[in-house]
Amino acid sequence: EFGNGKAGGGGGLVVPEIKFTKLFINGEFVDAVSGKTFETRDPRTGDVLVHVAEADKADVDLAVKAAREAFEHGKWPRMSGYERGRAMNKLADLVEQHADELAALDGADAGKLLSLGKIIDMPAAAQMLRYYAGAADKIHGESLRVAGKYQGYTLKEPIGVVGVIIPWNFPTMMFFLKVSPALAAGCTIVVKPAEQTPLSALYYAHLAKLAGIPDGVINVVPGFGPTAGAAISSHMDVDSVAFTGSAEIGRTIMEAAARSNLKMVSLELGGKSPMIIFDDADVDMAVHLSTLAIFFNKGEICVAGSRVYVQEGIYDEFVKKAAEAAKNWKVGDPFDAATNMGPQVDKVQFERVLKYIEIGKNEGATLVTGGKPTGDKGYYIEPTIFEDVKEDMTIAQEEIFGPVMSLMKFKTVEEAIEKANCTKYGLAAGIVTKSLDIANKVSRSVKAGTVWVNCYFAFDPDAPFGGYKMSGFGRDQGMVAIDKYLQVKSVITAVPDSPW
Ligand code: TXE
Repeated sequence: EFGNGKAGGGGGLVVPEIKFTKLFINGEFVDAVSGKTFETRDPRTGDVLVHVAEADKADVDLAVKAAREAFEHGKWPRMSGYERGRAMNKLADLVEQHADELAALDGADAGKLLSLGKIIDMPAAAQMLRYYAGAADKIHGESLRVAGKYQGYTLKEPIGVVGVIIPWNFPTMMFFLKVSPALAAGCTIVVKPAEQTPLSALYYAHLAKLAGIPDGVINVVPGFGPTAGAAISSHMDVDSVAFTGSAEIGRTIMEAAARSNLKMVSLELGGKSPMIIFDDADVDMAVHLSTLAIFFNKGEICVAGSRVYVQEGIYDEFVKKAAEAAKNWKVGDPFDAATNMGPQVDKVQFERVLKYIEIGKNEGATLVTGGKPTGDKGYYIEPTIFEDVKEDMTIAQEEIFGPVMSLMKFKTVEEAIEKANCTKYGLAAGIVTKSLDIANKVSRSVKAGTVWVNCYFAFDPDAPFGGYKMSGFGRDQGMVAIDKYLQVKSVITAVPDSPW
């Protein structure tokens, strides 16, 4: 339906038509100042999908200039929250109307399942926009109790020009997680999508224009991290940068912010989230949740349940059933409705995951199932499970970002808590138990920004999302996320004739 037959690997693959490949600055699609382009590849084949204009510092400067102009003199920060919300709702409608085409773009660019893109990513993006559209006319300050003959109140003002730097694993959700609250707050925005997945972000820029969002409010500058990304994080005229990606680059971005204009930073970084399964759990449900937690989106998800702790009473049964479940995860073309798991996003990630599998074997973990690439081309890897994993092994500590589960056994609740907390990360945790007391105790003890009890990946725009420890700081989602895009100003007025 979407194929134009111009790109991709052939061999019966559906390749979407790609309409937007230039930078989007001040409401126009433009070439890069340098005239350079870069390749984005189809992970199903490794072939070039299309060439996209490559932003560098000069382009980021132009985008920031447009965003600054739109912020200081444009309508967007000055219109009522209600009017901003109406434009955002219109954008949400357009995302839904183009859901099939957008899911296909993310499918070919990121190897994501077309079927889930249509029913999860795109509707969730629209929902995120509508959640914050509804918030746009409810942003207000407080009246203050100021001692003496004064009165005081706070004003909440948009923070200004926001830089958004996002990864490739959820190209659509990442875009709207940051852009929606920033729009509601009245900010103007420069987005750098990941170099692996620039296509849907450019499409959203086009839709934003159709929705009536003024020129300069959303700018999209695809390019590489050390050039375009660094130009944003070190820019003297960007007021805040919202980042999702690796802990290593999170650190680089904070350093760049510190060395430039001390812009505000929020970071959503990696994870090594534990899934803790107690003896009283329904084993089939536990197997379902924990395989979903690690194999969904091919393990390319920051909250992947990559460490699975199973209490000793049900451990053997769990391992047997989890191995069967893993074998039943169908790996293949993400455009095929029967597929459960597509290819890793690119060659770098594919090789990185395989390297971790080798390290796991070398460090003495036992491979239960999987462990190999699959298919004759593209970046496909078998759903993989290791057991006999020890806390100090590399595969129990480092984020693999692939379909690799590390299984460990525990005896007591206290031991489970201690082991669950034994990484530098703290993004999410899963608990499977019928005991309310265990669920409550572990929920309160685990150092993680999100805890899922008898469920996993239960996201909602109203549930704040972010990390403890080296998983970062600041929250996406929820009303609290709007604060990242706001300044709070205290206004104190003398009241000389105050009667009290
Ligand atoms: O991430 P990077 P990569 C983890 C995951 C994965 C690993 C590496 O473990 O295997 O990170 O992935 C931009 N200044 N996560 O290399 O480099 C880059 O262009 C400014 C977890 O893809 O952090 C992209 O837009 N920006 C994660 C974004 O940062 C820079 C999602 C993320 O890329 C930059 C992705 C620089 N110097 C990876 N260098 C999650 N938390 O969900 C790169 N970038």
